Amino acid sequence: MTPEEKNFLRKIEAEEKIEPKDWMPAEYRKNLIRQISQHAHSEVIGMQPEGNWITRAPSLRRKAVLLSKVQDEAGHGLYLYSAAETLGISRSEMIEQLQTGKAKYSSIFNYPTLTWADVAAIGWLVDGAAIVNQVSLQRTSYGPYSRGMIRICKEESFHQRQGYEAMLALAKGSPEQKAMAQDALNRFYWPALMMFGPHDSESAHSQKSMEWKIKRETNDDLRQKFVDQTVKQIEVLGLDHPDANIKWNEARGHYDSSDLNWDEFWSVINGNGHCNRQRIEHHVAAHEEGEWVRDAITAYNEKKRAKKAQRAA
Ligand code: BYC
Repeated sequence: MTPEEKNFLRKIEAEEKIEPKDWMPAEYRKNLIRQISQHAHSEVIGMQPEGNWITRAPSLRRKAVLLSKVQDEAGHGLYLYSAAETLGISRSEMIEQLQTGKAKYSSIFNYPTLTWADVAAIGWLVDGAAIVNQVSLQRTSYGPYSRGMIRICKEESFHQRQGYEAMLALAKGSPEQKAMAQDALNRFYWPALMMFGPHDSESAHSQKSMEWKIKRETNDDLRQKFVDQTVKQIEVLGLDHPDANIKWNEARGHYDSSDLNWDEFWSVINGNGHCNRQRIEHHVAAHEEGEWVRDAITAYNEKKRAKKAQRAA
């Protein structure tokens, strides 16, 4: 083992953060770039399902809240792209990987938002699942990722609460509103559980990521936490639990639940969900429309640099 490698492992063991200029194994760097960039893509693509309802929010208050939530997601994407850039990949490379299907984004964003209740369900369940995962990632071993997560978690907590509050308003509303809330819960519950990834036994990256403390808890452990916390929340809403097999297991100290439809999971992450094509097409169109902004910034920076050089000469 080289001295650099030894020092890297010592830091991991001692819970010291690895920083951009520190030596790190090539595989550690590669794995982090993969996870952080996919996380960034999820935040950015994740604006689409909710963005679809900004013009149709049921009140000015709901519209203002949704607008700022969607803007927050864009901000999360930017923090995460910046964190990935510290590892030596450029923003344009990452975007190219997303648009050509080389990089994934969270499966959840390939499901359509059919009603207003879906927007509430996303805030409650999708941001709720994201928080369970991201609270754990606050302790990830890579400094810039960890610090990004601390900030993102603060905003996600607000997102989750506004979603739950919107869901509560529907669940306690008219019979039609309650039915709409139940339908959204029934459709989003299972895909939210899939956000945690495949079973640990099927997870290609978990072992190494846990060893290097990129991930601090396994996919199944985090999913179980989410299952457990959601039962009471559904009760308070007065809705029916979508899983007929949900049952407290005294010996385990957890709820037992049904297994997920893994064929659906793999099909969605391999590009065949309801909205995969639509999400990427929309991203490509928005990126092309924004080209003049990027060109203008480049030209402005060039001009500034030339002026500075002229003054210095
Ligand atoms: N969807 O070995 P595994 C948000 C892939 S956005 C798609 O277990 P890993 C929000 C996985 O990438 C926040 N792909 O992987 C935004 C790998 O494929 P590759 C989203 C998935 O990385 C807007 C393969 O399956 N949160 O909150 O150890 C509005 C094998 O999996 C998924 C994050 O991104 C999936 N669900 O563990 C509202 C969290 N699951 O790369 C809300 C950050 C697995 O070999 N990411 N795959 O081609 C992570 O924590 C981890 O990457 C995962 C997967 C737990 C997701």
